[in-house]
Amino acid sequence: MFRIATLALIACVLISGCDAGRDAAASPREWRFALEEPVGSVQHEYALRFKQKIEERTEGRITVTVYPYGELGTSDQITEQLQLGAVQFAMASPGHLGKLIPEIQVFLLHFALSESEDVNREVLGDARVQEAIDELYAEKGMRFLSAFSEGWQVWTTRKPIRELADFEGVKMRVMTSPLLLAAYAAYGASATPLPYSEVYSALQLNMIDGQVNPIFAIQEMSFHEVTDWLTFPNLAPFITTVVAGREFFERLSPTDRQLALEATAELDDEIFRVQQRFNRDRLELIREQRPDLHIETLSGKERDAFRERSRSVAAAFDELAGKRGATLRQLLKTVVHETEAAVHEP
Ligand code: 6CS
Repeated sequence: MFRIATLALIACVLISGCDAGRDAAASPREWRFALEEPVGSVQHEYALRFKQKIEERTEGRITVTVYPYGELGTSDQITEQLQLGAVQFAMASPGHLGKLIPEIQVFLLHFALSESEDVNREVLGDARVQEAIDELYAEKGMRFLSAFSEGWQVWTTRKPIRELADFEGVKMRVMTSPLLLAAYAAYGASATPLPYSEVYSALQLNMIDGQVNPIFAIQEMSFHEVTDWLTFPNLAPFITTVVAGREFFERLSPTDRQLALEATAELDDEIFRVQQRFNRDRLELIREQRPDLHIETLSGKERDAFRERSRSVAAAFDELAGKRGATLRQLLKTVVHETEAAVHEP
């Protein structure tokens, strides 16, 4: 189904009568925005707000068509479609994008960001960090627009996981970026990469024993229905990025480019509050839907064991992502420290 949708979109770009076709490239009336998450998700809310801002401000001159997950394909296929010009905007999460851009996996490293969501919001908005990301994205035909957190990543598993030994023999589903395999392998799990759409059935069929995602995603994908333990390890938030096709973006009129930049800049703050609300409310929903689900949080001491083990993963990152990756990791560390220090200043 995904392949057919992709081919249809590409065909649409190649024929001149289509909105996304050659004539429209300089000033298209339709901006297609592809998501890695379904209707009702954080990414969907982001795209709806983006659509509203653009359509209102252009008084309908531009229409934004939102494609929730499932309509155009997996995350990898969405990225391909963006690169081909079949969609103009997309979400691109490092958890999948790391295969194409190894350096972006810095956002998958555990303990790389702050424990404070406010600090992380500022770090992701830092001009130095954003420029470094855009330089990497430019090489792959993408224009970086924004990065935001969708909330802390939470484990749902068949059995309790509190220490490294608990991961032994556990088939843990991760997104498809290689660093995630290294991370969960370092913890002793058998890491299994799968597209998002396959996780529920893999859990149901006992092909995997657990997965990791923010609370809102766990609830809307019903992962809590097919696992018995939900654990907050607080190792890393889920980071995603908003991207545009580079050629498309550069060919926009200055006014339209500015409109897109303004909308995404405004959304940085809005989506921060949205994800907090979604994650809070959906946790309540999970409690109602599964009163027997065990909900746990790792203690500081328990987290320290994972922190210690994750040091080897940072070394694996440097190998996977090379010199530029190591530079980005160092930049991120510096910006996190600076921002934490600024926040704690009296
Ligand atoms: O786990 C995944 O694959 C997905 N999780 C979220 C929260 N968003 C998109 C991503 O593909």
